[in-house]
Amino acid sequence: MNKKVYICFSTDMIHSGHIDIIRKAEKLGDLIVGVLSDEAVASFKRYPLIPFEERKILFENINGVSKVVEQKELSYKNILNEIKPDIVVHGDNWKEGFQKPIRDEVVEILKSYGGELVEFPYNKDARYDELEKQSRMQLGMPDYRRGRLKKLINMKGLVTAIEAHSGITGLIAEKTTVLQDGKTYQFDAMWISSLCDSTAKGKPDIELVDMTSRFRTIDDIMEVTTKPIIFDGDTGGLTEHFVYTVRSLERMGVSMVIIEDKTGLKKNSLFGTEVKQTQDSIENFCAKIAAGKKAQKTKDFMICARIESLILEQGMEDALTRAFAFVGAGADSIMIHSRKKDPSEIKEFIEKFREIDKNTPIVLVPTSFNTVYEDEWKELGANIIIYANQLTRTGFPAMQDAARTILENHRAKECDDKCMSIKEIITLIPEE
Ligand code: SPV
Ligand code: MG
Repeated sequence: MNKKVYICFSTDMIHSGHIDIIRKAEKLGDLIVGVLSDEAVASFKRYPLIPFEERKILFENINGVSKVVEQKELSYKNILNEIKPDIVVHGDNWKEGFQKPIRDEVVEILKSYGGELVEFPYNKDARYDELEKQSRMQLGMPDYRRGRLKKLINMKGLVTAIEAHSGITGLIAEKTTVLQDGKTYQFDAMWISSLCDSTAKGKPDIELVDMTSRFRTIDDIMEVTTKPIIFDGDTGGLTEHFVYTVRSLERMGVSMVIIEDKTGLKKNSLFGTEVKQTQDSIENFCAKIAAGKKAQKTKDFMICARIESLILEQGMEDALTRAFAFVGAGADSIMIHSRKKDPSEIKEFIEKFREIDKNTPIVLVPTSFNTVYEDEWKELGANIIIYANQLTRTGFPAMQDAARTILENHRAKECDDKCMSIKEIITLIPEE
């Protein structure tokens, strides 16, 4: 009987390098190709330009491939236990770097039942890097980027976003990856916070930084990233102005704007009732949402209605009434906010909202109520978790500390250990 040979691909561009390794693998026995799920590809590499179903068909039609199966996770554990191949084939590029733990696990499992790992030299052709660069560039283009937030929500149920307010924070949001229990984790999207965009400019968060400047921030981030963008649109301003904002954001490739149901001089929600803030009427805010929806040109762009009733202590009933009214006016998603540490009121809101509306995505910004894990939010029925200000709140104290250290020592040496190496900075910034 022929040996069972297994190889897994994450690629959405089949090139001669892949064919080459397939040719070598098929010589070892009956070749089963694993195609990595969209979710797994997105989590460790980038969003696949070609969806799983199509990638599966591509591999099914390559000579020498006897069967194609889905590998759901980056870890080989489940698939190996299921099909128990005699041989696993891989390029030798995973001996080091972030894929090493995945390889170690494969070696361990193969050992447990007498399987074998065959590694072929990895084909480092500059043309393949160029293809990958082209794909990434496409993902960053407005038409590709805009619709991806919706796709990710449908694919994963719950997506996460982290704040970015500059090119470099955008790169951190884009590139930070953690490998844990055979899975890779990345943020799915970026949040352009009014608080952090204002703070970076040394200005208060009162809609003082104008739209032209906010758009400039978006552009800086878009230039160096590919992930979808959620824009903090504050109150959305006058309805007559909001329609223009929607069109501009949509044209730029932003996926969603969140506007909050406040009026007059907006202050940051985390002040709560310590400062005077006025909630908009349901009627006015519904009209603003409806006008925005009418103004947009694509199906992809989302307008999220943010409800400030709990922040302004207007009660759960008011929050729910508003949520249903805003969805009725056309809001694609809703955000419920709270400044309490205790997550109970947010949980209660989600439960009551989901009793009636099963589908409209719910967005949360758990800055104060930060003890709940993402899995629990997902279980409760939330869809987008935004880490709204942590990069800003960790970055600036580090800078203050460095400045103080230099002043205290009258030289920079003592500061050295606190600094990222120049080499690390260079590798963070991609070169064209
Ligand atoms: C922001 O990040 O600017 C927000 C979220 O609007 S919050 O600061 O919690 O109001
Ligand atoms: Mg804000």
